[in-house]
Amino acid sequence: MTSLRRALLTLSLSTLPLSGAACQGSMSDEEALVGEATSSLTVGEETGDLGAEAAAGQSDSALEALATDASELPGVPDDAPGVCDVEGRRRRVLARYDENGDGQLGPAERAQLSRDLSARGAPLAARLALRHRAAVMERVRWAFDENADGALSADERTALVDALEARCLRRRAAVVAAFDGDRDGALDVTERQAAKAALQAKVQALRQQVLAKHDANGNGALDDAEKVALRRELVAAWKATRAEVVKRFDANGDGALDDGERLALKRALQQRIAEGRDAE
Ligand SMILES: [Ca+2]
Ligand SMILES: [Ca+2]
Ligand SMILES: [Ca+2]
Ligand SMILES: [Ca+2]
Repeated sequence: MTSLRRALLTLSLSTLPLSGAACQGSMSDEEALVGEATSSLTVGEETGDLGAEAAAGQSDSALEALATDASELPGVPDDAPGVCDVEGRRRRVLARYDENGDGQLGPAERAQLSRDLSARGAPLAARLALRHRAAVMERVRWAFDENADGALSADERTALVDALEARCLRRRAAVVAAFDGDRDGALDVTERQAAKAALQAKVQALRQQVLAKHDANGNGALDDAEKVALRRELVAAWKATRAEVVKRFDANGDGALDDGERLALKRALQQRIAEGRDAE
């Protein structure tokens, strides 16, 4: 059993009988919802353009909407030592949604979490201060919506949570490998600080890169007009990606992706996401 499954099981045992619809082998409704929210937080700590190829499945208007979410300066993380801290993130999700404080999510609390997860510009992201990553998570959700009905079924959501957990574990292993100075297989306080400083420096560099190009009046922030220019650039870049990806997956060469071709793209994307590529 994976660590996320184990962590979520603790939470879900008492509520399992309530989620009678859960399939064999799938997570319970509550596990899967908390898992998806936790996944969106782990995605939030990344700096890369995860799932950019999902642009191939988006309409122009969807790309515009995603660009609105994405045209914010990335925030510098203050909890970098917990890279891929699934359990800590799960606790944050619970703390936000467990309104009556009984340690589990009842039907109303679950319904609220479910609404927040499926809404674009999700209140979840706003509540957890991750607004600028909502667009990324939306592309990830698209990749796992295999039947393209615009929603994640229990199985689709389980696959998403499993893939993002696998990604998370790979990323954590990479961070440990990079900063484990004394080679004891774990990060002590000093090593964690070095990892945190490196991530913060990376995000700062990213901010500087965006500002250098888009902070036209040089006030160190992105004003509305400057964000418009950034949005325009993002949409143009994603359209270029879309054209390139459609070309790559258009097996019958008719210039468009049919259902089967789109599914092949989604599966390739799922694999890239789980393998931790696209990230940094
Ligand atoms: Ca679906
Ligand atoms: Ca160490
Ligand atoms: Ca400015
Ligand atoms: Ca085609």
